[in-house]
Amino acid sequence: MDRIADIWGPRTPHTPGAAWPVRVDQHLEEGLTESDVDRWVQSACVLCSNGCACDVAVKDGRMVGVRGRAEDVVNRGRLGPKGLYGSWQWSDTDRLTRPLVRENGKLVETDWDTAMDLVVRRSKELLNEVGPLSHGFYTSGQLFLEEYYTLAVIGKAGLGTPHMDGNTRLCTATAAAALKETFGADGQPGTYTDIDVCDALFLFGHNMAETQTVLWSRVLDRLEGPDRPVLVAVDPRETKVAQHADVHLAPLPGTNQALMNGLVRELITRGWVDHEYVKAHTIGFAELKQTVEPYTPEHVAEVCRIDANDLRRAAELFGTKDRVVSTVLQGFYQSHQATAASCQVNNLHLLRGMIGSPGRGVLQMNGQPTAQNTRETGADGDLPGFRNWSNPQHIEQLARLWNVEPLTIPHWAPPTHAMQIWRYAEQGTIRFLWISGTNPAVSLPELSRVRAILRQENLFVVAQDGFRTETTELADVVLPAALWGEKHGTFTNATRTVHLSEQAVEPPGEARSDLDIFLDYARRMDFHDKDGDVLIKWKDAEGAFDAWRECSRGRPCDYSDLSYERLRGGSGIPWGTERLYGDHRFPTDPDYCEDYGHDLLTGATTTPEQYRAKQPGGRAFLKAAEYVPGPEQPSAEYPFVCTTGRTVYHFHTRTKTGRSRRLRDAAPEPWVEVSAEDAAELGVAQGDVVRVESERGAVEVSVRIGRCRQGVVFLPFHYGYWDTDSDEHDRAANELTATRWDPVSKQPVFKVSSVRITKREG
Ligand SMILES: Nc1nc2c(c(=O)[nH]1)N[C@H]1C(S)=C(S)[C@@H](COP(=O)(O)OP(=O)(O)OC[C@H]3O[C@@H](n4cnc5c(=O)[nH]c(N)nc54)[C@H](O)[C@@H]3O)O[C@H]1N2
Ligand SMILES: Nc1nc2c(c(=O)[nH]1)N[C@H]1C(S)=C(S)[C@@H](COP(=O)(O)OP(=O)(O)OC[C@H]3O[C@@H](n4cnc5c(=O)[nH]c(N)nc54)[C@H](O)[C@@H]3O)O[C@H]1N2
Ligand code: SF4
Ligand SMILES: [Mo]
Repeated sequence: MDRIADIWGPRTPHTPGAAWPVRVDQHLEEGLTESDVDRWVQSACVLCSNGCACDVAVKDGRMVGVRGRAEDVVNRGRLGPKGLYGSWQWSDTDRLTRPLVRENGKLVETDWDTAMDLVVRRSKELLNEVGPLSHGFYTSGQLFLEEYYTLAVIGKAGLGTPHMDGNTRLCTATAAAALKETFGADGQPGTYTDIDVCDALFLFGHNMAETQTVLWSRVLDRLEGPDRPVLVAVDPRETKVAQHADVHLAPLPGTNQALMNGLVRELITRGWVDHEYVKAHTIGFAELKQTVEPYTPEHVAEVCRIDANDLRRAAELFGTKDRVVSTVLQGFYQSHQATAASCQVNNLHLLRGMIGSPGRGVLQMNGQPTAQNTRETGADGDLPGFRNWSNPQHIEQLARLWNVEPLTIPHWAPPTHAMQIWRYAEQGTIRFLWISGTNPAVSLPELSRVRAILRQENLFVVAQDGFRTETTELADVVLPAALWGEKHGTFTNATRTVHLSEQAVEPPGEARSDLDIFLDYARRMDFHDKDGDVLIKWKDAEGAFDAWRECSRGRPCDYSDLSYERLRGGSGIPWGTERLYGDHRFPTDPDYCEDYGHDLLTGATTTPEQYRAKQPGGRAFLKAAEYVPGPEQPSAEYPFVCTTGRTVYHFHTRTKTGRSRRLRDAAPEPWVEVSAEDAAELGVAQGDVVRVESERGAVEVSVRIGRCRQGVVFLPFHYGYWDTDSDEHDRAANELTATRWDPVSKQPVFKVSSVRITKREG
């Protein structure tokens, strides 16, 4: 089995609606066979939001392989290249094994007491001098639920700071925002079994073939089986998804909202609307109809530079097929009108009443494996349990649960989003920044700025990771974290399926789980509830999970009937029902909803009074917005539209996949994709090194010809500097990107910047 060459593995087609057949993928360390394995430990892969269930092979206390779990609903045994070759192979490499502290400018090893004393001393000093607003936390979509919940309670009830968010802001903030705007609360409506029965599948800005390879195998099994569904791809590049599509719409990056308004308009003008459904279950049709009126196919074709007839064909497929599934991801989420465009996908489904039944559903996708939990537990600029920061009853509930005064819990404004946290750090109001499970020195936009912020004298930076990274190198204290396989916890995939990941091996050296680190901080900080008892009453992962079950009780993401025991053995289990909204009642009731919504164009919040006046009563919102051109347009100086994203062989900043020989060798160096026409005009050939420059920075990478439409170039964002010897900052795509975000979700605009390209001589 070679999942580098054969990424998706052999086909297992089935008739529509039949269960997806089992195919078990396995990979063991070279030279080992199954009989060498001491034991198999249950887990699920953390290298994307699909969350494929797997068992980890252990021999002599080391991880030596993985095998997909046949009984699991998510993958039925399959694993992709990252799951097979990236999930554990990093474990015996250059890990962080002891805490580091900065002394005379250099990071030096120390013991836990010294490192934590330093963290706690700085924390207490700042609390006394300035108060909780001096503290910011920037966490991840890759820890476990138990760790996020513990962190959320520390931040909200222990310290009382609103400055906590995750890299989920860069990842799935728009998924959450679009679900809140339309349905009143986060929570994935659809489920993967919808793919097994649908008649049409629309992928909006989602390169599933490379980014959720096992899910794409599921799609391929339908595409190559009987009664093939039609496929529509919306992506400016000719990805594998686009190559399989019946209709490929390749809008210019940054024009999604025009395209979507065009699709919505076609549905309305061609009469493909279920008016009874719209009347009974939605609010806002008249305004939506009026807003999309100018977006004729010809007008959209001009803005997006596509063929008007392709738009018509795509709309017809959406309008006439019986069972339609849509997925949405970064091509939509990392744009200047991200939430607006993603809401239009929800609108298409609502207009046809196409939600909540088999084969009919929306998947506002996640990216990171545990991003769902960052959102659920409120470690990300939300409140735990999808509670509404501007609903005093929800604050009361949390205050009662944690036994603290409601005023302790910051709720005078929305929790601070990540881009603002970095701004406060830059301005010097945040002076203590604790980064866990993310590598912002490669993954945030405008890296020269990020490095400058991290280097500031008056900012105390704690970085918690399993490896030395571009970010740890700029920290004041580095805490060595146990990683996947070295700790217990649960996490929830893009379709709400919860998996238990058991500890397979001991962490290296003195590394500790994030949970233990957060608990240690809480203990040393001496956080109390209002009766003087310790605030955080749990001591281990299962205790944290049980506390979370109580916190989530009665909310949309209700985990109260799940337990470690139920999650052991068998398949992962979704919270809620298999698919949501089968009863067509949406969580929009003012007392229950997670958010009162925003103006999609400006991001202005709806007040509680305005919201109540709409009397949503369980109906969904059809939200509308006109298209506005992006803030950065190509110019004479910077003539190309640059977009960024992923390759199948690497995960993000490659801290794991870059340490797996097979994956590293499959894509060792960064590149830029350029259309054949543009390459000819620039006088560059495949493999030539070019300089790609924006207003903010430059990279030097080699050319790959193809996949992009003319005028558009693509860079993978995976390549930073930890595995180079050079001091130059000339590889990372985010040297080029700008500090800008969507007004509603606050997700950065990674997908559009303007660049120029020159051939490097010599
Ligand atoms: N191999 C691999 N898989 C991963 C990850 C990884 O790093 N590597 N990361 C995981 C994570 S955290 C995430 S968030 C997901 C992301 O998964 P995807 O969203 O599928 O990945 P991206 O490559 O970021 O972007 C998807 C596509 O958006 C297109 N695009 C760019 N601009 C536009 C635009 O303006 N409009 C439209 N319609 N499309 C546009 C790009 O051409 C690209 O093909 O992947 C997950 N899976
Ligand atoms: N230009 C551009 N930039 C982008 C994107 C893009 O498409 N284009 N995509 C954005 C998106 S969607 C995402 S999700 C981000 C990802 O950006 P990052 O989150 O910065 O990327 P990772 O490399 O996954 O960083 C995770 C870090 O956590 C560490 N880690 C892993 N597991 C654990 C754990 O259990 N505990 C601790 N403490 N550490 C752990 C890893 O070693 C790694 O250093 O990048 C964003 N940036
Ligand atoms: S599809 Fe995602 S979760 Fe599944 S094996 Fe691949 S990286 Fe892991
Ligand atoms: Mo992501």
